[in-house]
Amino acid sequence: MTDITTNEKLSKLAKQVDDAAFNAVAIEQLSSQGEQLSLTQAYLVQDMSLQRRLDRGEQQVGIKMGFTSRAKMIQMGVDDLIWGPLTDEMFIEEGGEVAFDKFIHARVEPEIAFLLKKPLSGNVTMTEVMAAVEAVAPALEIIDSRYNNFKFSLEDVVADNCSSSGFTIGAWQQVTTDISNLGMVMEFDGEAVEIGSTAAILGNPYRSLAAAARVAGEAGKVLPAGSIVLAGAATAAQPIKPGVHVKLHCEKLGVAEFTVTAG
Ligand code: OOG
Ligand code: MG
Repeated sequence: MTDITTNEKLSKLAKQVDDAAFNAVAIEQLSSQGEQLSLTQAYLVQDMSLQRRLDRGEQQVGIKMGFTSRAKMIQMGVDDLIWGPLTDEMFIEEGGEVAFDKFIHARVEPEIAFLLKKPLSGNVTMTEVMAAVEAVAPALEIIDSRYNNFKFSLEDVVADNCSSSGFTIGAWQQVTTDISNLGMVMEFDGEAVEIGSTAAILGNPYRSLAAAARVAGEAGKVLPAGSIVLAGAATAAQPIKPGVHVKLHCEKLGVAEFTVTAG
């Protein structure tokens, strides 16, 4: 699996998904191209495509967790947690604008973001997890699968950096409140399109952060102090279109919003 031929092949697949993301042009699912990747190989492709971004000058600012809610697992037909890197290139200024043509068929989903003040890696208790958090905020994630029709196997989506393509974060809040069951409403132009609760995220978003530390540890990585962790969507995702104003209201934590522009 780690012989040169396999590495060359994985590196070609990384180029394929990275080109698709960079040019906003959909590709056929790797699994339909006859590539039966293991999950380990899929994460190697993800690492290689992140390296291509870093080589272009992007910087990693954190990670995102995926499929931490039943709503998302059901919407996408998969049944395991995934994770992938977030870079500065994906960041959308809160209240700012993002161009629709940057994406293939983007969707948006309501999330909770954590800012770490201590590094996390491996098996950690909930107390340790909470002690590592500097601040928490409502967040919106834009996902844009690079695959035709937004369809994928678990290995496909992992290789495609878990569909990561954009995120915006509301004002950071000190963690003084219990965040395990906060109401969330995601609006398009003032109309609710998804309603949920932070409880949908593994019963408590902190559990997602603990899972992030565990998977990072398993991969021999550390979530450094100063990094951001998106806990995963609380509801299904909704397709965005040019002109739409997207706003998340999260009970006790406030709002996160952005506008999609045509070009
Ligand atoms: C994969 C990303 C999943 C989440 O919050 O569950 C994700 C996808 O649905 O395309 O970001
Ligand atoms: Mg997400």
